[in-house]
Parts: sequence; structure tokens; C-alpha cells
Amino acid sequence: MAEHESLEYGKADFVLLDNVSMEEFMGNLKLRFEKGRIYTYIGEVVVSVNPYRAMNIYGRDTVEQYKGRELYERPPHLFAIADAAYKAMKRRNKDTCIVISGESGAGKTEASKYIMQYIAAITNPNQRAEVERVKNMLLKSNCVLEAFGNAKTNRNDNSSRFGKYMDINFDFKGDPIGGHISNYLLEKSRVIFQQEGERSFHSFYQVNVWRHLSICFHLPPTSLLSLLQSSINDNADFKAVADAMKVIGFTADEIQTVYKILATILHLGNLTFGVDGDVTLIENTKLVSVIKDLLSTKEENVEKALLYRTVATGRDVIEKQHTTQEASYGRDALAKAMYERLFCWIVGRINDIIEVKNYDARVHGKNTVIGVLDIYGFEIFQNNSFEQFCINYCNEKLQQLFIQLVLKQEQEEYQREGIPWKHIDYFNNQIIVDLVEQQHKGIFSVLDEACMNVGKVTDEVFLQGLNGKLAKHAHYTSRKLSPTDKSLEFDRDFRIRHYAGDVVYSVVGFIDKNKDTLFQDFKRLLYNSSNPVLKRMWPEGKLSITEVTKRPLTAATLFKNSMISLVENLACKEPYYVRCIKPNDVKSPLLFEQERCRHQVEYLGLLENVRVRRAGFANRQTYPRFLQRYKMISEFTWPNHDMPSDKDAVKKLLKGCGFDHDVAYGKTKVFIRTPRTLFSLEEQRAEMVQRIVLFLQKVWRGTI
Ligand code: AD9
Ligand code: MG
Repeated sequence: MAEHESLEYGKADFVLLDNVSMEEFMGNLKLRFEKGRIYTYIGEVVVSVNPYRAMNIYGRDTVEQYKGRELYERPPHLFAIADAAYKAMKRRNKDTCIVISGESGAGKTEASKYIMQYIAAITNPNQRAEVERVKNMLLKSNCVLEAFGNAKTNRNDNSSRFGKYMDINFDFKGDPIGGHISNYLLEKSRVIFQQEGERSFHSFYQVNVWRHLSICFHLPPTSLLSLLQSSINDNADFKAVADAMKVIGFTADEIQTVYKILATILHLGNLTFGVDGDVTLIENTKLVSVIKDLLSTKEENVEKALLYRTVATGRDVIEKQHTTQEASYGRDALAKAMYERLFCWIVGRINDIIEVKNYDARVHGKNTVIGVLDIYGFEIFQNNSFEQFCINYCNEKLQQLFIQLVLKQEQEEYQREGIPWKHIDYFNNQIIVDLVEQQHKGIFSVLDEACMNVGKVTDEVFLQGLNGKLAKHAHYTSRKLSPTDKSLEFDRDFRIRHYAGDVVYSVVGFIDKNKDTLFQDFKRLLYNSSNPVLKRMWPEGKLSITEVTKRPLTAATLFKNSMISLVENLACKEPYYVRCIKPNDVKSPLLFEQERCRHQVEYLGLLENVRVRRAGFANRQTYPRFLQRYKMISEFTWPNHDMPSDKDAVKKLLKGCGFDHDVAYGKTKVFIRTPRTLFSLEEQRAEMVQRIVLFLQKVWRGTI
């Protein structure tokens, strides 16, 4: 394998290490990183280390080197894994997915973009216009989603603040014909608050937007906008984003509405409330006038929605005045909700446009899918809140899927098939997944229960609920339960021992963020806008207060449900993995922080992955299927065999080819240890098929 890579660059596949120890693993990873080899395999898993510099390895020439090649023919690369997923999809009609994981700043989003670029580059050799259009839209959608969904954090200047799963659909020729994006929990709290050194979403800063917004929509300089901590300094031009939106098919009205929503949010941030006697009022009324223009509504409607709340008491509907505190709460909720809705609407519009149309499976055969998952990575901040809790739970789910698919299933299959096997131990994080999501006892359930209570439920009450239910859990601690633990604040913090490390969460804001209340008055305000684009974003504003009966699902429940369905969706596809590692915290291309990397290798379970892989087999097929594909390469099996069973026939075939030493015979399947054997079988098959075709042609022509 990989003879083209000399040992100077270390081992291209960790499976080839002399000893599978942490020391050797780290030695190899470091050596390769320092030599500019950022990718290394564990079998078919790509381990990637963020180079933090531009690498000249993604161009057209590199694409050509990987196109149609087998994994082991070329140095490890994302392109090889993309090609493997593509081949599996095309040759075997399989739905596949590429799951990219790793902590914040490890390089997931960049990897997902290179993978999509590669797929775009190798498809549509005939340059069909419709396919080109689809490809272009798929690529352009990234640019738009990043502008609205990414932000600078203390971990990553371009951090994804939403989860993204993109399906690309292919026709029977293997060309992209459409796609679908699922987005997960946007961190909308960022709109109104950013931690020290962080920023709001890129969209607010992009220079051209800024020019446009400030001139048309009366925005003051950024230093006077309380929602934006830093000034406008993005060189990235929003023109690229606006162009991308145009190419995708957003109308001019739609793009204009997007700008107006951004401006409204910024103005809302500057809006303050005061009191006059017992009347709550808006202090800067000029802003209300600007906002009403932006929202195409009446001034009094804006004012009323901000200052009053319609409540139903029995049959009566009354208007209850907000206190200044309630009014500020409502204003912030409105700003957050408008941004989140805008984001979901953008995703929805992209989906409308890129969804597969005019494809008749009865005529063209099944349309197959490659899914690419790029989701926020594991996060430990100075101050961790509900958002980090959800993000880290999501990473637990993905780690569990990896365990299920790569470690557990693999071992179980060997046992089931009666292949001699020494069990390999690994940490199974199911216990942490349960801690979060289990019915009745899990943290989400306790949180939902607290939110259901009528009356004023505080975050502290929620924490008490957790302490009561989870006192004995090995992965949960709070100060109440461990009084000597001074790293936790008494009625504020709890700690989870995650698979990737310990995280202390502050319960402050959990209840509120989970309830995620937006007063119906705001929904009605936006629905009643005379701007049709805005109106369409808020269909539920149609309902009056007496018609709103159902309690909406909480943020935690929605997120949990979306994670469960994501995992189900991934689990029924053939998975390919990219495991990203962040080499240092200072974005340096030179620094390989040994301890930091070792920790990631450990929690990603990479060493266990190598062990399972090394002891395992690259390929397995049932006996009948194996024969169906390879029977022509042996005189014992072609055209039919006369052995007592297919298993015997496969044995005879493989012995005849000299591969007996590299395979194991299970109860129903043959297991092939190295990919080389498989390639060799494929080559022989291709040669025989060629010969048979030639022979048949001669027969038809009557020359035999
Ligand atoms: V987060 O969970 O969304 O906060 P990611 O997505 O894992 O995170 P991202 O892909 O955004 O990280 O990478 C962070 C930065 O590392 C990028 O902005 C690049 O500056 C840098 N990076 C990552 N991968 C590469 C690469 N293959 N080549 C060059 C890279 N630079
Ligand atoms: Mg990202």
C-alpha cells in the first residue's frame, strides 16, 4: 500500500504502525503534520490536522489524480474519501454520507467545502446545462449560509453557529440533479449578546451591506450600535453574497427584505424603554418610525407590540402593559426571532430552488444521495450556556453513531459470523447521551418539566431538579452534590463529564432559552406587514391570541428530535468519516501542541479505531454475492459450480487465486483482510469480462 509515499513522511495509514500505542500514533501524526502531510488514514477514515495555511493540494490537477482511483492508490486526501463515497453511490447504488467531526476550529467546514468542490469537479462530463446550474447553486449556497450562519468566536474566526446537513441527489448517470439542506439550531442569542472578543453573525458586518443599510435605513456608525461590539472591518464583500443569492434565484424584493430585516434588528438593539408615572414608554421614538418603514407597517402597531401584550383571560381579551423589563425582554426576543426566522427562511428558499424536480424514478431508476454533515464542533468556553449544552450533546450523538457504526457493529459482526476475534475495549458514551436525552430522567426532560410549571420558575429551581434526579450519575456533578468542589458555583453551575472533556454549564438562561417565547403580538405585527416577503415568513401571526391554544415544543425538545432524526438518517446510509484535529489554539501553521492533540486523539477514539481496523477486514460479502461478481475468474465456478455450497465454491476460488491467506470464512460471508486482495480480484474480473465480451462478439459476427 501507498508505496509512493516514502517513509520520510511517516505512515500514510495508522493501521501500518509497528505498534498501536499512543506514542507511535502521536509520533506519526506530528511527523506528517510537520512535513505538510495533513491527511492520514485509518482504513477508510481520514484523520485531518488543520494546517492553518493555504495548501496547494486542492486544485484541478489534484482532482485529476484522485478521480476514479481506489483509496490506496494515492496519498491520503479528502478527495479520496469523496471519491470512495461517490463510487459506492454510483457503482453499488448506495446512499452514502460523509460525517465530518472534530472540535471548534478543527477544519470541518473547510473540509466539507473541499468535498463538495471535488464532487462538482468530477461530475457532469458532458456539461449538461441543467446539471451545471444545479452544481453552481449547491456551491453558491455555502457562501450565503456562511454569511448568515457563521461568526467569529474565540475559538474560530469563521465558526459555524448552526449545524448543516446537505444531501446531494444524483441521477442514474451519477450527475447532481438537486439537493436538500437541513439546518440545526442556530445560536440566535448571539444577535443580542456576544462574549468578549467575539462578534455577531458575519452578515451584519459585510461592507456592502453596511453601506446599503446605513444609507437607506438610517443606521448610525457602528460605535453607536449596541448590538455590534466591533466595527465594520470585513473585507469580505457582501457583493459576493448578494450575487450568490441572485444566482440561486432570490428575487430583488427578497434580497431587499433581507437587508431590511438586518437593519430592523440593529435598530431594535438601540431601542430603550423608560417610565412616566406608571406608563412604560419608548425613549427614542424616532427609531420606531424608522422600524415601521422597514417593516412596512404602521407606527402605532410597532409601538403597541413593543409595549403591550394581549392576553386571554377566560373569554376576555385584554391588553396588558409591559414593565420596562418585560418590554426589553420582548424586544430582544423579537430581534433574535427575526434573525432566526430569516435564516430558516433563507434555507427554505434555497431548498425550494435546489430540490429535485422532474425526475421520474420509474424511468430513470433510483436517485441516489451523498449526504455531507458539517456541524458545530465540541465547545468549551469560559462561560457555557444552553447553546454549548446543545452543541455538545449533538457531538455526543455523533460520537455514539461513530461507535455504533465503526467500533461496535464491526466487532459484533465478527462474533456473529464466528470469526475468531479478540474484543477491543472502548469508552461507550451512550451513558452521556442518556444523561441528556432519556425520557423522564434526562436533563432535557427535567428542563422541560421545569418549563411546564406555571408561575415563576427560575433557573435555580431547574438546577435543584437536576440535583434531585441525577445525584448518583457518574457524569454529573454540582456544588450541592460535591460541596468541596469550589470550581462550581452553588446555585448556578453543573458539570458534565463529556466524552471530550469536562464542561461546566451555567444554568442562567436555560429556562428562558428553552421556552423560547415570542409574544404572539410580534408574530401578528410581522404577519400584518404589507411587505409580502416578510408576511410569508410569519404565517403563524395569522392567529389571534384566543386561537393560540397549543403550547409550542420547547427548544430542547425540538433539538433533541432533530438530532434523533439526523442520526437515523445517517445510520441508514453507508458512512465515510473525516475526523478533524486542531493542532493549537493560536491558529499557527507551525505549532503542533502535543498534549492538545493527544487529548483529541484520545476522545475521538482513534486508537481504538486503529485497533479494530487492524484486527478487522477491509471488505465482506455474502457468498452468493461474491460468486455473482467473481465467478468468471475461476474455472471451478464459471459458469456454475458443482460444490455442495456457495461457501465451498468461494473457498476453492480464492485458494486457486492464492488469496486464501488473506481471507476468513464466516457463516454467511467471506471477509477479505486487505484492500489489495479486493483490487486484485477486481482487476482479474475486469480482464475476464473483457475476454468474454470479445469472445461473444466473435460468436455474433460468426468468426468462431
Ligand atoms: V466550528 O465547529 O464551525 O467553530 P470548524 O468548522 O471545524 O469549526 P473551520 O473549517 O471553520 O473549522 O476551520 C477554521 C479555520 O482553519 C479556517 O477558517 C481556516 O483558516 C483554517 N483551515 C481549516 N482547514 C483548512 C485547510 N484544509 N487548509 C487551510 C484551513 N486552512
Ligand atoms: Mg464550521
